[in-house]
Amino acid sequence: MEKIGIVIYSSGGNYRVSFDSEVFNVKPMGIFRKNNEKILVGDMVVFEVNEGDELNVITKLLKRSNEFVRPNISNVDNAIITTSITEPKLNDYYLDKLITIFQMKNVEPIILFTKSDLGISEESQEIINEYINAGYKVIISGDSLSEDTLNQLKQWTENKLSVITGQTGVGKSTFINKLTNLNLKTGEISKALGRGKHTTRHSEVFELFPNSLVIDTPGFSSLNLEKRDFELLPHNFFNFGDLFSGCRFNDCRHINETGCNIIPNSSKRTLKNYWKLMTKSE
Ligand SMILES: Nc1nc2c(ncn2[C@@H]2O[C@H](COP(=O)(O)OP(=O)(O)OP(=O)(O)O)[C@@H](O)[C@H]2O)c(=O)[nH]1
Ligand SMILES: [Mg+2]
Ligand SMILES: [Zn+2]
Repeated sequence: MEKIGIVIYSSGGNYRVSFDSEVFNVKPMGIFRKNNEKILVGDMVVFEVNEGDELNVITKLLKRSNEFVRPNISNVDNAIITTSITEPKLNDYYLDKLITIFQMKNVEPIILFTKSDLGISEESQEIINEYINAGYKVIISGDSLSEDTLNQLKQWTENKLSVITGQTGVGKSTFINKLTNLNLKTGEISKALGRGKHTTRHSEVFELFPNSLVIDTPGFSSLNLEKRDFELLPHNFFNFGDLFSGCRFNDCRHINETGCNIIPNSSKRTLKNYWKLMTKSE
């Protein structure tokens, strides 16, 4: 019998596909290897379920909506971009960079601020408000999550594949543990930061809520802007796309152009991060 499912695990040529909350061990048909076509975690595939001892076989790969290299995953709908408010210090440049890159890949950002229980400075609160006011989906997490926040997250991730990402030690695995009984390994932050290594080493797909899949990643080591992305950056950075219609020129770079709608409507902090990202590339 043929089914369509999502690949939730891949290691050493072994694959698992989930269909209707049931997990199947599968193997790609020989033709995939012949064509040098790799099956990725996140892929939607057609597979043949066999009776008895015979292995279930992936017969067809459906078109991907997007694809990432490290980790090698596909079809990502949401990126839960995790930033701690303190320890490590709120890194808004990194956050703006990830928001921009994911928006370019048609992935919806959900911004998760962690460690609110350690206190929120006025400066941090101002930064957080800026993301909320720009219309982003924002979750604030500390000791506990409010019922409203939980429902919001459920709604945002339902029937979607979300990936959780952010720098080491910000509390990605801790957050997943809070919502599930997965008990993922978490790190001592001082050690983790000292070594610059992630506690989480592999990409794995978990059920965050019923019908909501999440991939805990060791972060994206290859999330960088490519050359052609820089041409699109003036439109895609943070919320610049929403403000862009008021720009005087089609090719405005929002640096010192008279009549630019973005410079007067953006905070100094945002513009600084934008310029930093723009000039890193050149
Ligand atoms: N006070 C406080 N500590 C937290 C919170 N979230 C995480 N931590 C602590 O921060 C440290 C790092 O948490 P992890 O969940 O391992 O971080 P991670 O983002 O998964 O890190 P990597 O797997 O290395 O990428 C642990 O000591 C956690 O206990 C929080 O909301 N409040
Ligand atoms: Mg982790
Ligand atoms: Zn402009």
